[in-house]
This record gives sequence, C-alpha cells and structure tokens, in this order.
Amino acid sequence: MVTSNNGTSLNVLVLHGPNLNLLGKREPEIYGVLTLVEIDRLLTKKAEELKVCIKIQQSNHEGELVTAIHEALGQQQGILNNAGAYTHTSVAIRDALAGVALPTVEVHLSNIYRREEFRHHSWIAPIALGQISGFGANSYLLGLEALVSHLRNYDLLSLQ
Ligand code: CA2
Repeated sequence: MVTSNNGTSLNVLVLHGPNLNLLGKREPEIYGVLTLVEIDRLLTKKAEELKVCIKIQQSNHEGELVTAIHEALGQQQGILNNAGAYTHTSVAIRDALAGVALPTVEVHLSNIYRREEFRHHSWIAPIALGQISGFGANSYLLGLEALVSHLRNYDLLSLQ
C-alpha cells in the first residue's frame, strides 16, 4: 500500500486488481514495459500536481477488493479502478462500487475492445462515471485527472 498525503482534503482510492503486480515482467506488447511500482510513482507525482491525496492498493483477491471499496466510504471521495480480469466477471465488485456510491473512473492499460470478445464486457462501466482504456500507464493518469475534475466540479465543456 502506498499513501501520498500532501495536506489537501480530496482523497482518492486507486485500486489495482489481479495480476497487475506482474506488469513489466510479461506481455509488454499488451501492457507496456512499466512495472506497477513505476505506475504508482507516476500516479503519486500526478496526485501531487493535482493536490490530491491518493491511497493505492493492489490485490489478487476479489473479496479484498470488495473490502477495500467498503473501507473507502467516509475516507475517500472517489475511486480510480482497474479491476483487471474481474472487470469482466465480478458482480461483487460492481455491487460494492454501487453500494458505496463513490464516483468511480474505470481504467485499463490495454484497449479492451480491440482484444478478445470476453474482455469487451465490463460489469463496472455501467455504474462508473466513465472509462479510459488503451493508453497504457497514461490511462491511469488521464483517469485520475478526469476523476479529480469531476470531484472538483469542473465541467470541461462549460469552460468553452
Ligand atoms: O488492460 C487492462 O488494464 C486490463 O484490466 C488488464 C487485465 C486484463 O485481464 C483486462 O482484460 C484488461 C490483466 C492484468 C495484467 O495481467 C498481466 C498478466 C501477465 C503479465 C503482466 C500482466
């Protein structure tokens, strides 16, 4: 677990699902060359720029991810979530996110719609604010920006 606290009051939970701890070691053509530790460093730097506090958790266990989501209630104001393969299978993670009703942005390193058909369905997307998929580690950084903009009530379109 990594926590970066820069003294601001906006708190975001970053959740990484199963097998993401293997990043950088296998399948770099799909998931990129960065390790999860390197992605977490980039996220921590982005959080500092955005002046938000992030708590980062990775688990290979569905129940632990559900518990982490429950524990976010009252602690974090939003969730940046890459549920990994559980995206395509887990009603329990979707129910947990719907239950705590915290604004959630779903992210994926790979473009799940250019891959096998079983990855095209997400149980989480319908209850998420939105989804960013296919930009490698940048999906997380773009997702964090989008979530923070939403939480701060910036409507990018209304700025035009
Ligand atoms: O593209 C994504 O971020 C995914 O959430 C990654 C998941 C995959 O099941 C989803 O369909 C899309 C896989 C997590 C990483 O798995 C690895 C397996 C072997 C080596 C490196 C990573």
